[in-house]
Amino acid sequence: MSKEKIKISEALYDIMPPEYQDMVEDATYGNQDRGWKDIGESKELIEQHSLCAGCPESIAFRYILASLPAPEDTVFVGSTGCTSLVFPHVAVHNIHSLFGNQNAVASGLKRALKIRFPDVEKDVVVLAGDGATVDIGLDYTMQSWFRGEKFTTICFDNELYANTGGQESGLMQKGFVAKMAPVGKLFDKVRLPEIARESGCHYVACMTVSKPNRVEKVLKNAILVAREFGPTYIQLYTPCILEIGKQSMEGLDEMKDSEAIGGRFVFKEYMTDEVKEFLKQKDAEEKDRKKAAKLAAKAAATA
Ligand SMILES: Cc1ncc(C[n+]2csc(CCOP(=O)(O)OP(=O)(O)O)c2C)c(N)n1
Ligand code: SF4
Ligand SMILES: [Mg+2]
Repeated sequence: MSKEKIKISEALYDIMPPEYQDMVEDATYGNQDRGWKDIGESKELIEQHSLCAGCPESIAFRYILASLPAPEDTVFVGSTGCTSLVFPHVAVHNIHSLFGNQNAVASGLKRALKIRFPDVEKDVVVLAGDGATVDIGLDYTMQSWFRGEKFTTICFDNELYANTGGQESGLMQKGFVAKMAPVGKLFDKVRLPEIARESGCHYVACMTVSKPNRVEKVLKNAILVAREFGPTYIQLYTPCILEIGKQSMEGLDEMKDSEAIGGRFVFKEYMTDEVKEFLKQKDAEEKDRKKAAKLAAKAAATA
């Protein structure tokens, strides 16, 4: 990893906006230890967003962007919905696909990047709402898993079509009444994490974003596993506070309650045995790297 890719040419430095200069100077690009704790320190993430005040999707975005293992070599593929309102503000490459097509676009992109940059690991990450992932894009989502495409799919599950005013989605819970779905959902929430597992995903996690450490770990796992093995899937409950009638400060409590024991979004993680071994190995390597870095810093301080 390096900052080389976001360096400003000396000749152009003066005319670049101060925000861009700050981003280049303070970016955590190239820092192996980057993570959610960098939020507030670095300008490379999202400075502003155009979601509703307090929308859990905004904090989910921040944690994810802060935790990418290699942001300069990552391309997001988004889809229409509230999530797509954030992409214009982020300093990571991204593509806006036609609603529902995101996993098909990501498949082509990942393969093309592999051919174009055979010696660089380019991470492709799909990030879309439940309507895009589960309803209108379900075929593309599943076909990419069947084919074993090597990228991560993240679904921001707010249990409805928020951006178009609150229509029913397959991930909506049974009985829920939304503004544009007055009859109430007639069947249970589709179990996409289970479908992902059965469709060939090597790593699957389902949770809220109330615990940033966990979001960071899961995202890193999913991306590392996608590089080596094949498709990975993360489903994050990011409730639409507007639709469930919560205030801007109440989204976090809603997520915490839902992730508590007995809640609807208790943390679930699935991985194959091969992946379990692989992640164990990666964790051990990471521990050794950090230990060596600590010793080197100590030695330098006493020299
Ligand atoms: C091809 C196409 N079909 C339908 C739409 C209309 N549309 C825009 S956003 C959206 C729903 C998005 O829901 P979801 O994916 O759950 O994202 P959210 O807004 O809830 O984050 C729909 C149906 C569209 N823009 N393009
Ligand atoms: S409509 Fe709902 S999901 Fe969309 S930005 Fe507002 S609170 Fe968030
Ligand atoms: Mg939605």
